[in-house]
Amino acid sequence: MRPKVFITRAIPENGIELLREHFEVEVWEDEHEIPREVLLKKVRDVDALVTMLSERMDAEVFDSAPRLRIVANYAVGYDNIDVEEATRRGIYVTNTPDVLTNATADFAWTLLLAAARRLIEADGFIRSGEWKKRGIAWHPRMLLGHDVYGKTIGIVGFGRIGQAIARRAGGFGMRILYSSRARKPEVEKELNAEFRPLDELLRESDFVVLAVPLTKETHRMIGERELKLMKPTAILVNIARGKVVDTEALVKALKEGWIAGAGLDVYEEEPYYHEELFSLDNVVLAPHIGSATHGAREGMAELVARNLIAFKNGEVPPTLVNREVMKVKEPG
Ligand code: 8YV
Repeated sequence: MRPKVFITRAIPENGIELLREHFEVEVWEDEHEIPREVLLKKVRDVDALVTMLSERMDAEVFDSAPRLRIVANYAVGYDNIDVEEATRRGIYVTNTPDVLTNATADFAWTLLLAAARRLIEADGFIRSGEWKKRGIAWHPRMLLGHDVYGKTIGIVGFGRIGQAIARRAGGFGMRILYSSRARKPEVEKELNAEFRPLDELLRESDFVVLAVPLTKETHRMIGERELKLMKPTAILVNIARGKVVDTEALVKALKEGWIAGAGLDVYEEEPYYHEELFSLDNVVLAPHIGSATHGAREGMAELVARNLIAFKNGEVPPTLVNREVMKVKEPG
C-alpha cells in the first residue's frame, strides 16, 4: 500500500503531481484554513503531512497521528512546529529554504521603496480623485519621500534572505550594516558589509530590515527602547515574523514620529492585525506575501515533494531541519 500524505492547502500543482507518483495524496482544497478539529481527524491515518505556517504542529497533532513520520513545512520558517517534540518522537521535519530567497529579498525592497517614496499614498492620491480635485498638476513639495540611494541599510539577521537583501543594496550605493548572532567575516568581505551590535545598527541606519527567524531570542526584539534608538527619519521593514516586533510600540513610534515609516509583511497575529495601523499614512501593509511569486511558490511545492519522496526512498530529505532525528529509534 502506498503511504498517505495530507496537504493542508492547495499548493501549486507541480508539487502535488510529483507526490501522486509516490503517495496516496489528499489535499484540503477549501480556500479557508483547515479547522483544527478537522485537522486532528484528518491526520489519523497519514504517514506524511505538508503543512503551512498558520498551523500549529505540536504534541496534540502528533498524538492524533500515530503513523506520522514526516512533516514537510511549506515555508522556510518553521516556528509553527514543535521541532523538539517531533524529534523526540522520531518525526522528520523539513522546510523550503533557497527557493524563496530571491522573491522574499525582492519583496523586502518592494516595501522599503514603497515606504520611502510613499507609493501607496501616491496611488491613493490619484484613485481618490484628490489630485484632480485639487487641480494641481504638480507641486515642488508634493509627496516628498526619503532618499534611498547612498543611504545606510541595517539588516538584522544575516542568513540567506538577509544576505540577498544586502546584495541588492549594492545597486543602491548603500552602506551595509548587519547584525546577527555570529559574525560572518567571509560574507562581510563579499558584500562589503559591516557588523554592528543591534543597538548600534539601529542608531546608524536609515533603513532597518528585519530578516531573523522567530526564536526565543528574537521574540519582540524590537520594542519601545529599540525604536527610540532609531533615527526619526528611519524606516523599519519587517519581512520576518510579526512577533519580532512589539506592535503597540511600533504604532506609538509611527504616530509620535520616533521613526518616519514602516513596511510590514508580517503581524503578531495573522490575519488579525493591529487595526490602528490602518489610520497611519506612514506604514505600508502587505498580507504576508514575501514569497508569493509564481516561481518561488512552485519551487516550494517541488521542494516539499522532493523531501517527502527522498524520505520514502530511505534517503535523507534534502532540507531536513532536525538532523538529530536520524539517531532516534523508530517507534514500534
Ligand atoms: C510562506 C514564510 O510563504 O517561508 C516562510 O517562512 O513566511 C512564507 O514564505 C508562507 O507563510 C506559507 O507558509
